[in-house]
Amino acid sequence: MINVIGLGYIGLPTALMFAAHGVEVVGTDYDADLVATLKAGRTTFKEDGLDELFSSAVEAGVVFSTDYQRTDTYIISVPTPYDKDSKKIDPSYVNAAVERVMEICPKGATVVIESTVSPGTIDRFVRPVVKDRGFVIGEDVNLVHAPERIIPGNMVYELLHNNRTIGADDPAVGERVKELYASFCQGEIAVTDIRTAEMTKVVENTFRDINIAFANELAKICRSDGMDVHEIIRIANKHPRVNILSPGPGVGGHCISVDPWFLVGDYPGIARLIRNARETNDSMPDFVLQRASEIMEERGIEAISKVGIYGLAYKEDVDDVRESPTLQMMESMKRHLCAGACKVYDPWIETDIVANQVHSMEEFLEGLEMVIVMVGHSQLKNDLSVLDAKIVLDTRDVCGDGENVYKL
Ligand code: SAJ
Repeated sequence: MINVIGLGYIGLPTALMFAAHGVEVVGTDYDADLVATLKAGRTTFKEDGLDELFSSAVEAGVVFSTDYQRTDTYIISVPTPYDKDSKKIDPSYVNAAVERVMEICPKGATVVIESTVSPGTIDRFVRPVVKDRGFVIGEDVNLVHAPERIIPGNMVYELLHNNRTIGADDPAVGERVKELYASFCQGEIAVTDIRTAEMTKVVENTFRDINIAFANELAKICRSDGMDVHEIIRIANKHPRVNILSPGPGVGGHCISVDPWFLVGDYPGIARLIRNARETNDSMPDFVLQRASEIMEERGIEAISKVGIYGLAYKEDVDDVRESPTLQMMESMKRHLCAGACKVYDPWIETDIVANQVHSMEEFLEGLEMVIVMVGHSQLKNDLSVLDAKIVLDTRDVCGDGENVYKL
């Protein structure tokens, strides 16, 4: 039996995947409402294939609980918030989970940390928690880091098919955990040490952040000289060794916009490219605002209330708003005292998150002259004609061309 601790975006699909592949699973979360929802047969977020996976796991006997279980393998997928000022990780949820496990686990249990942690976190914070309880690592308990790699929007597919990394002190323990994950994972599973696994995970997200920053910087360069960045990237990408990503309104989500800061925080004198990339991506919401005001001026739109914002999620076809570029842009607008003036709509976000948020496209478009498209959800891409009568600032290059469509 395994006990998966934390049933959020990573823990839930992971618990379900193990269960659906014949592993006996108890999924634990301290949030009683979340556990009640799962017990009532409903998933807690939208993701392709998640409901089907949920049904298979329930059929296979997955159990949800607010209590930790005594078992020999724990998988910890709790949040790892970071402090925006110090750029350091807050390991308190991981530590609390490990402490709780120590209270009940049998001798020799294996604790697998899936949560993303900054390189060195397990040495600096987790090992002391274990040692303080009088446990000998490697005898009383084994520590493993198996960072998740799945992309929101395609999680179920990627959980099955992505390659994985397992970091363990003892290669034999690493091999055992590899075998466990191989119950469902069809990708290659590399076994290494914990520090390397921590670093590798953060490096992967930093690689993507830097590449997005390059696209965003190109967008700014091209805008300054009236060139079409999208056309340039399309053509450049025909080169066999060029693969430029897409410029956009900024980088959101709890991963790519966060993890590179760990490297900047730990290696401030060295991680200069990484810091620059982060700052470039963080500057994009303001760049969108500036672009919107240029267009308003060009088109004679005087009232900000005539401009609406489409998209609150951090990217297309997800219901996650963490670090979303729209929220960052609205923070900026607050400083200009106009945040509440624009209507905001996102078909994926049902709860009210910001002022002036509406819940249907009709209500959103009513009375607007201009729409800033912050997210290219499929609902919009499948019916672009709804924007026909509007001036559009298309930050995602999803609205086609036309005299009323402006790009970054
Ligand atoms: N974005 C762009 N241009 C692009 C690609 C993305 O502006 O060309 C933006 C997105 O709109 C979004 C942000 O970047 O705001 C991040 O989106 P994403 O789809 O690139 O990545 P995430 O954050 O959803 O998931 C990433 C993935 N990491 C990598 O691809 C290296 C995923 O595999 C990780 O598991 C996940 O982070 C994580 O949890 O760490």
